[in-house]
Amino acid sequence: MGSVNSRGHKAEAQVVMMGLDSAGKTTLLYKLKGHELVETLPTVGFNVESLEAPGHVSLTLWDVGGQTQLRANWKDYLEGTDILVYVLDSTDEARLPEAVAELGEVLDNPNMASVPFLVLANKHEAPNALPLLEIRDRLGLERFQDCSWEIQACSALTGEGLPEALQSLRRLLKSR
Ligand SMILES: Nc1nc2c(ncn2[C@@H]2O[C@H](COP(=O)(O)OP(=O)(O)OP(=O)(O)O)[C@@H](O)[C@H]2O)c(=O)[nH]1
Ligand SMILES: [Mg+2]
Repeated sequence: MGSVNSRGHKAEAQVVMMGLDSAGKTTLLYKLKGHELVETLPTVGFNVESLEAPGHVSLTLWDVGGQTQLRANWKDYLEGTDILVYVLDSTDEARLPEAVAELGEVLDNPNMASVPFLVLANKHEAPNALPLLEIRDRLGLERFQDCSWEIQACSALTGEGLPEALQSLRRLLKSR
């Protein structure tokens, strides 16, 4: 679990990144770490990295594989999570309903009660990306009244939206 700094805010936080396979979680993880663009393979299990975010917050980022047969393991990563980052492929309209259903499953987990979440609509630089407002509507996020959440468009390829995503994480962590 995270610790608390002198102003009463989280100084360390456990961040779990989930989302369907190929949403771009691993690419995001390494882009956030400042690495050159890495070619990824589908993640079996998880990757973990630490990151210093704005406001002197140390994040431990867990990137969990999203292939169908791995999703049963997602619940094992939720205990002690300070914040969930749910990554969507903005170009994958066909699997948006599946992504929404899986997010609902995660948020139903008892360990997620009052845990804030950030939805990252990734691959936003792609010409066929769905507009953010449409994604937001189709996720039906307004029904999640019991916890804080934000949604942000981004691209793990170009880095657009990532500074804003880190600011969102900071705000959401403060909201806890
Ligand atoms: N156009 C575009 N492609 C991206 C972006 N982010 C990731 N990709 C590509 O999407 C593919 C899948 O990326 P990964 O990071 O491996 O996806 P993942 O969510 O980790 O997938 P799993 O490990 O199977 O859960 C790769 O070919 C990436 O290069 C993005 O922002 N824009
Ligand atoms: Mg991966």
